[in-house]
Amino acid sequence: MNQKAVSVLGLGDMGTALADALLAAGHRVTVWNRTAARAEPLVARGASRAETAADAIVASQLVVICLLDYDSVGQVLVPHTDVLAGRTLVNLTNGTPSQAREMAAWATEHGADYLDGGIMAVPPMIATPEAFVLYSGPSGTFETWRPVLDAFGESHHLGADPGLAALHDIALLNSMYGMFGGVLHAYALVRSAGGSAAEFAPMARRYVETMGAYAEAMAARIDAGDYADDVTSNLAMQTTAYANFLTAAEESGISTELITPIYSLLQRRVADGHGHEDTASLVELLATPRA
Ligand code: FVH
Repeated sequence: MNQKAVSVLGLGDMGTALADALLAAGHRVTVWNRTAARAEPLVARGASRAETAADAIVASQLVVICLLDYDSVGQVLVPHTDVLAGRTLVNLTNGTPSQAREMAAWATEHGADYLDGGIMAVPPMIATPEAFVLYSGPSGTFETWRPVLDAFGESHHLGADPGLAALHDIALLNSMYGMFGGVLHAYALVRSAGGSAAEFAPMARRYVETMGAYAEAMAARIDAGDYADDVTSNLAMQTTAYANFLTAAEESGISTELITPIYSLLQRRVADGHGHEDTASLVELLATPRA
């Protein structure tokens, strides 16, 4: 693969992992971080340190940005609009779809190509088969830089709308936090009876992985708007059982904060006459699909 010059702005845990992946792939990497000392380990591994963000932008046609949030991206880039023309900015900072769209418009105004991205991995997973990264923005820009971006993990281009990567990133993170919330509640319950989280963990993982496979069947029901056919676990039954979850938590002295929202949805859906339907039908309480 052709060696490319790539700059990385932001050397937190994730930016450092990204810069390391680029070095491992043989690219010429220039790094910059607000706290300059964080660049030192990367310099020892072969990166060049830029004194300023502007120097880093000038050093490479491809500039990867991975900062805390969009406010910090603005603080870093806005003073350097004069050096952006002709560069491709790949912003892997977490943000909202509207922030991504605004940043894309701003970059275009200043003559830069722009891809927004969402990293679906934690730093130790970068450059391993488990990592994947979502991108959105012009497909030509993505295809040009894909061979370099593939160093981070499997690259997925979601479309020209720059907000799509952030939207899907947040959707996937919501799935993860829902799962973590359930598992944390389960650990609290087990611990309240003197059990060990570590002993319970293999069973939790097995059950979560097995039930995770239901995501696709659920999606098919949601896309078809059909929640009543072939139902094996109807909502009325689930609502009755769920009341026991709340009672068990209260009796065990553990917080119900993580589990009450689902109970509210179940109760509302059953009260609305949908007790014979499948779990997937709860989505109707959350959103009206765009026409
Ligand atoms: N780490 C993770 O698990 C997740 C995985 C998925 C993607 N996220 C997002 O990646 C962005 C960066 O996350 P990070 O893990 O690198 O975060 P930190 O280690 O806390 O580093 C933050 C960097 O941002 C710099 N920074 C913060 N504020 C400013 C500012 N006003 N001006 C310039 N730089 C700023 C900070 O610099 P310093 O404190 O070292 O000087 C770090 O370089 C993030 O969007 C995640 O949501 C990570």
